[in-house]
Amino acid sequence: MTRPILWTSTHTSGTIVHQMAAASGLDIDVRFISLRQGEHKTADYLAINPKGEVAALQLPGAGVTITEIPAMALWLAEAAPASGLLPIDPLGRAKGMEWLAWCHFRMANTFTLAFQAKRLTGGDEAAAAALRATATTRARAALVFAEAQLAKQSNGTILGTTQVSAADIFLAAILRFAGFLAVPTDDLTHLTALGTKVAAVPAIAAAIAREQEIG
Ligand SMILES: N[C@@H](CCC(=O)N[C@@H](CS)C(=O)NCC(=O)O)C(=O)O
Repeated sequence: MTRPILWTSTHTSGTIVHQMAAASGLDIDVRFISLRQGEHKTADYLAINPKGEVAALQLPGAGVTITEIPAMALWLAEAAPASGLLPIDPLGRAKGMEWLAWCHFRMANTFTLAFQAKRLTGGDEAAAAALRATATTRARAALVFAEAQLAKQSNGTILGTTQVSAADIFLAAILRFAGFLAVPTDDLTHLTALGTKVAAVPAIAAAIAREQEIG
């Protein structure tokens, strides 16, 4: 193994890292595994990522694998400083990490609650419906907050950078998640424009097309 391997699965949170890896311009071997077929629970995969989740960034050399989206984003940004995944200046970098952490926490404490409601309530459909409703309200509130912050920034990006950053990629994904929950987003014009901007970055467009092709 001479180059990093990104283990991911199409149309999952791994898509976020796939897009960040594409935006980095680094030579990364992107490998898709099927969660439906349980490929993330095989002994071979668990040896790479004992959490049994995607995404995972397996580095060549020392047998190290990085997991968790903000950590993978940081590694990619460090390895590809000109990519703009994170600003170079310490303050900009900290703000970039702040937004990555915000998106990551929202993913766990809002969107996952809706996506996995039945699993989280042990199969209780009434409780799951209540959880989904709460999560949907929380999702809308999170998006309204992000919209207001984005409106204050220049360049239509969450850090005010000219390049699309890892935080922008994560925020655009949060907006897509909201679409799956049928959260109204028509009035969120800055976020919608950000989603369009992110998807138009040629390397990210290619990553999106690749996932659509695989299915
Ligand atoms: N905190 C992790 C979340 C990873 C995660 O939950 N991945 C999901 C796909 S969206 C997964 O692999 N699920 C498989 C399972 O839990 O069995 C991250 O930041 O990457």
